[in-house]
Amino acid sequence: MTNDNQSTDVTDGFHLVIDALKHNDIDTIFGLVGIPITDLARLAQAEGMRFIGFRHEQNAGNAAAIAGYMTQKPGICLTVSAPGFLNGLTALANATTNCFPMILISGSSEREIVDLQQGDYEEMDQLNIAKPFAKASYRINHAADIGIGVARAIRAAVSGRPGGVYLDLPAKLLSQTMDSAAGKKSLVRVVDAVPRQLPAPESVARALDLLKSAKRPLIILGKGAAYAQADADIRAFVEHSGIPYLPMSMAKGLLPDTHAQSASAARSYVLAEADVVMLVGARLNWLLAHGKGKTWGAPKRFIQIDISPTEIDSNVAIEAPVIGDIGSCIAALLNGLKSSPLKPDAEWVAAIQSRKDKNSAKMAQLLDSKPSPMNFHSALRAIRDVLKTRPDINVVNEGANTLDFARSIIDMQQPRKRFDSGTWGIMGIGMGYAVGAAVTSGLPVVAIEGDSAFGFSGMELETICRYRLPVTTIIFNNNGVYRGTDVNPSGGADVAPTVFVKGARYDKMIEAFGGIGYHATTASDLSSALREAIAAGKPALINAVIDESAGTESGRLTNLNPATAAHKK
Ligand code: ADP
Ligand code: TPW
Repeated sequence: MTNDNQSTDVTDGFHLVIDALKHNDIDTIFGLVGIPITDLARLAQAEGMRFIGFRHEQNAGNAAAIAGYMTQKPGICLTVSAPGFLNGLTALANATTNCFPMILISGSSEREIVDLQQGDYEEMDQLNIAKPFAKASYRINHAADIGIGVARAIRAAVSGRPGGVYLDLPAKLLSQTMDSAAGKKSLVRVVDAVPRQLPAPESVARALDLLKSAKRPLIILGKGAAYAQADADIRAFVEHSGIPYLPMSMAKGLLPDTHAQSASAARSYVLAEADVVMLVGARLNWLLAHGKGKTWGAPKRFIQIDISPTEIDSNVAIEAPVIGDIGSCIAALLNGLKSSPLKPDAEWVAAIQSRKDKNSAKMAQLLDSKPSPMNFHSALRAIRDVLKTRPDINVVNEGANTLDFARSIIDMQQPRKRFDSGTWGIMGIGMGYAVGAAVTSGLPVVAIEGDSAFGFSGMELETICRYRLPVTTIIFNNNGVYRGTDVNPSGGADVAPTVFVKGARYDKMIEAFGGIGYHATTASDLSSALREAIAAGKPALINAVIDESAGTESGRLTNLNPATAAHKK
């Protein structure tokens, strides 16, 4: 790093990287230090940026990704070379898969040695390894290119369909010097990083025509719609049209889940019975049964709003694609709606309502039961009742049963407050997302975690305590992956593949770092612990003891486990 006693006319790679990020209003870096980027992290802090240090790069990457999703600005993750880079790469791939903008910046070793495979410290051809997992990958070799390289990475991450970008910074680049004035001039401020992309008027007209021809229309809101921050227009469109809607899990709260037009409590019914379906920032992937088959009943006619033209016809034919940014598309559709309004079919609306009433009554019974030990429903009921009073709280959620049940039981009232396993159904996002959400929003986070899910990122409890973040982690402790009841079929001494230590006290883990631990065996314990933890605004962990036989293998995805007719011994 350039010392103050060196000529002030000279700058270096370290300074230019920080200057370039700050020049684009990036104020936070999530990362983990080591050769060659320790001084870069120090400098970031010295220059007024926030550096949030993690215990594993995957969690830093997940924090960056969720910050990107919340703000439409790329979240930054900084790692060391080879192993640090690879640890961060899972998060980068997950961000790209989920369409979250982030930039993974990794230091790298000597190019000459790496390229000849001569065995450098942490040798790895990181740029090429990153390519299939990123929306774009770049390396900067000259200090004079740092401004343009950082600008290019930012634009790639946030424009069009957002995604993960890899930026490779060789150690030599960081110590390269150049004239300070020329360095300053080389910085680039990205203009209109997220440009509006207006839909073609004929595509809007085609979509409205199809919608008007519908008898049983349905709107599906995905996390792309939440990401777009077009909340008011989306709500206006839904309300003006009177069409029932389903939020995908991370679009919950875009309209409050208590909204009269929400068809969530009649999900299976509306998917099977709708005739025209309008997708808004939601892909027809496995989470929507690929738009066909039993879930969908008779074939549907689809309208799809998306920024990515190649998303259209990915699984089934889309009759009315509307390509553009969701804000512009919805504004255009809303405009069209005003000149020729739609009227919801009363029979369709009534049929949905009667399904909702029936299913809600069934759910109420489950939620009202008070089993001992707790099951998923009774524990989630306690959490639901507390969270209802705090719509500002961010909710992180992962696990199998814990995810499936929480998704339907915990209502969200505000947009971009629910962060979960997402497009891959990945475990391990929990503590990274929790830190990212707390740091980005300055508001409390409640992380609802299966005991297995939590284990993937559990060491970040120390990070949460170190930065004194208002994160309450609730562990649904049923002694194993999915459940804790399996037995070793061989009768051997090892426990079954899904089983953990029985009766583990996760609450003791957070106490090691000065956080508050709670051990909750009843719904009322859980409720009072959660209230107290949120009010304290300090790091806390509630070990919620759940019946180890509750839940099912893989939650609602049991059918995805390969089955075979052959029974080998
Ligand atoms: P979900 O999992 O909630 O169904 P997906 O991640 O599958 O949502 O889909 C999100 C979609 O939203 C992606 O196809 C992506 O291209 C699209 N998208 C993201 N941001 C925007 C935006 N600003 N405007 C339009 N489409 C967007
Ligand atoms: C990176 C496979 C899916 S769900 C799950 C695993 C290991 C954990 C389920 O147990 P948990 O939840 O968290 O205790 P619950 O509510 O059923 O008791 N590795 C990765 N991602 C995934 N999805 C898996 C493994 C998996």
